[in-house]
Amino acid sequence: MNVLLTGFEPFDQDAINPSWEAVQSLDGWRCEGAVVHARRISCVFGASLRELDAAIDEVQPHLVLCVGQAGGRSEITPERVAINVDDGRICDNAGCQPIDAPVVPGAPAAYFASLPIKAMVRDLRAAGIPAAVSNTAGTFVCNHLFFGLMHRIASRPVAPGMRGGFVHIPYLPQQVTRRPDLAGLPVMALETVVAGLRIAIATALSVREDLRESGGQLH
Ligand code: PCA
Repeated sequence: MNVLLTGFEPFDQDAINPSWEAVQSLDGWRCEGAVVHARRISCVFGASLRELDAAIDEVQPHLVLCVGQAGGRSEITPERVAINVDDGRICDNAGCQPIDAPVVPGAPAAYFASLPIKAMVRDLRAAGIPAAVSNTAGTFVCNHLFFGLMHRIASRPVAPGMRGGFVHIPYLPQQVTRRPDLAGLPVMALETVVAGLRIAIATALSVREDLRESGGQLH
């Protein structure tokens, strides 16, 4: 069984992206009888989905976990829902800034992740790693990739029972110390992020029915 694990290239003003820094170190890792295949994805609307599709065709994964940077968050956050909209507050790495465009024209308004996000949060916290369910992946390239993934699984799975989802992670310490405009923002050490991704993957592979436990927010 194969797991496809993706991280993003750097974007905006950053020289590194913690998602790729963490994801690349898990390439070849064996977990619960599965092998993890790490791939780097461009931070570009459109191209990122073509790269993901090609990686899925190549790896034939039963589980896909996409990872992205959420600068300013303090926790590892499994995402609950992908929405069918691109609305860039900044340009992607190809200089494009779509506004209120569908990710996939004619597709549903949203898809839920098909991962046990509550159990993932429980297991991360039990290991001492800050984690929470997130109810929005934003409207930039991360949500775009997450929506494209869930649409691919809904319309063209590599196998019945193929599952997927998205996890956002905080800045690494060295990103914040290099940029005065990021001073004071929360960070997470790379080894903690990697340990957290191992737990997220192990839980996603082993838990089929999610916990019934609140992960909601008032606003
Ligand atoms: N984070 C961005 C895109 C790439 C990444 O790592 C986002 O949250 O949309």
